[in-house]
Amino acid sequence: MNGRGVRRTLSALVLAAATGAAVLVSGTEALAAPVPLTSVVPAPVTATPTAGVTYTIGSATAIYTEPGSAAATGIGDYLAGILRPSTGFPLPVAAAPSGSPSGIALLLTGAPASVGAQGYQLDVTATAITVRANQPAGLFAGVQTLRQLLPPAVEAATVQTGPWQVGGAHVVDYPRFAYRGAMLDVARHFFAPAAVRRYLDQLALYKVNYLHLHLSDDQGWRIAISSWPNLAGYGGATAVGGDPGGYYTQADYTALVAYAASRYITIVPEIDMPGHTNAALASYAQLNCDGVAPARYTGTAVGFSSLCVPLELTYTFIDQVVGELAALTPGPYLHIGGDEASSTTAADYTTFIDRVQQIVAAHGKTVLGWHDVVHAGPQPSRIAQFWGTGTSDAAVAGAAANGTKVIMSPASRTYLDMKYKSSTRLGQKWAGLIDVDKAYDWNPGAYLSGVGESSVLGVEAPLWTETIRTTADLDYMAFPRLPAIAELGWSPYSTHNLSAFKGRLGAQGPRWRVMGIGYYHSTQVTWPAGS
Ligand code: TNX
Repeated sequence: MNGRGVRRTLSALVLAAATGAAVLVSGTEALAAPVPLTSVVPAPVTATPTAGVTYTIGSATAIYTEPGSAAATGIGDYLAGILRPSTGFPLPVAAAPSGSPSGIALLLTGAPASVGAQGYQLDVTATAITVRANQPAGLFAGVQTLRQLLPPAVEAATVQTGPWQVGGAHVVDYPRFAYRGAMLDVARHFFAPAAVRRYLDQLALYKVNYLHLHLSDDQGWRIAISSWPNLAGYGGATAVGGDPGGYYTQADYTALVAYAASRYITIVPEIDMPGHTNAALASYAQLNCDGVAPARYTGTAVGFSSLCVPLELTYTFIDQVVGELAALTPGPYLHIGGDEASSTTAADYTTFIDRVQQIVAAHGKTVLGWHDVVHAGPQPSRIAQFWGTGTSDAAVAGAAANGTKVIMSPASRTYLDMKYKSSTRLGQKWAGLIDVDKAYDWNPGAYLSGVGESSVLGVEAPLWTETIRTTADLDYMAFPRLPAIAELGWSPYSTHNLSAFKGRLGAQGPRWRVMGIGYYHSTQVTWPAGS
């Protein structure tokens, strides 16, 4: 134990003796046992405690990173950025000396091949905390586990009482699915970059590695496109209910992509089409079949708008929008929406999607679409995002049999905009009420008939924002369900256990409290006192 931690703990206890119970509680907390490995969300593949062993982060602890790796240094700096404010320790970040350094080490050598590109091995002994990975993404994931093994107070922005102990452990961990996503609808309500960064920080803690941004819809267009400036300038000025609109400049978007990358999260941009396009149609009269621009729209109906399929300008428009967006997006995917095109005939839908898929591919991106796109022609490598409420869909199963990979976002399980219970102030209920049991207790690899584990690329939790206006609203709808979906994406199904999960989820509550996340206190979860 470090000297400073001892002094703080003792002074808390001395103060407690003098002033009574309230402080005694914090003194007792300071001496609490290290966070058990069973509290980590998502559950690791294997995690074995070493009895009687503890590492204590102290004023002399350094963070050592893989020599010569800028990415490892970046992850060391990120970890130091979390630990310094709450511990008050200097925690210098330096290249690891040869041998087995004491302190915290983040190394790109010596990890088992079995952890792949995203996994890690974490060892905690009395003298060192060592994270080993094959790739930086794995080191970053290991750092998230380490974070969760420290007391919740470690997340505080001001100096807190230690000690900062981590129990002895050997963890070998890697994800079940390559794609673990969240989606934020910034079209129905606009969320400024700071709100998106806050969400990215929350996603990182649960090893989510994709953030899908729903950048356009009937109510607003949220990304500046230089070749079609009215899209953002006019079509971006509105939001649901007459709330303020907004849009990302290309510099804003580029900065968000970079911020996400620093959290090992890839941005997936979505331009929804041919439906959900009123904001675009309102911005340019010439995109409409009748040459007349509709008024901008601030309601919440769906299915009334469509790009003009027979019009050649439509494809020039899409080529230019997709071209600019693809150039700003280093990630492999570009999402074309394709959902709820009720104002487009089936034949037009197929014509349209077939052509748009080719445009996206020509700009070097892999097409992602809501699962409706499987009704159009196939396209090699196109990925379908299932959002239905049932457990069978013949068209999706047929596409999967022909090699289409599926991202699982069943609305009745993963939609973070559904109410928890009928009295929930925010949200909708068309896909049902979703409390923790509904969100967690399903198997993405065996949910949709004919879509087995090998056809599933991953899992995504969409957060639509018709009723969601503030970061406090986002917090409330995402927590505690987002970590449940994140666990389904990461943890092997052998760890799946609803009652154990409710306990592990409860253990996250004090952490969210320190992080300022105003979560829904689901009665299904046992929350520790005070959280
Ligand atoms: C359906 S799911 C939609 C969205 C709405 C959402 C509200 C999907 C692909 N489309 O346009 O925002 O329901 O829950």
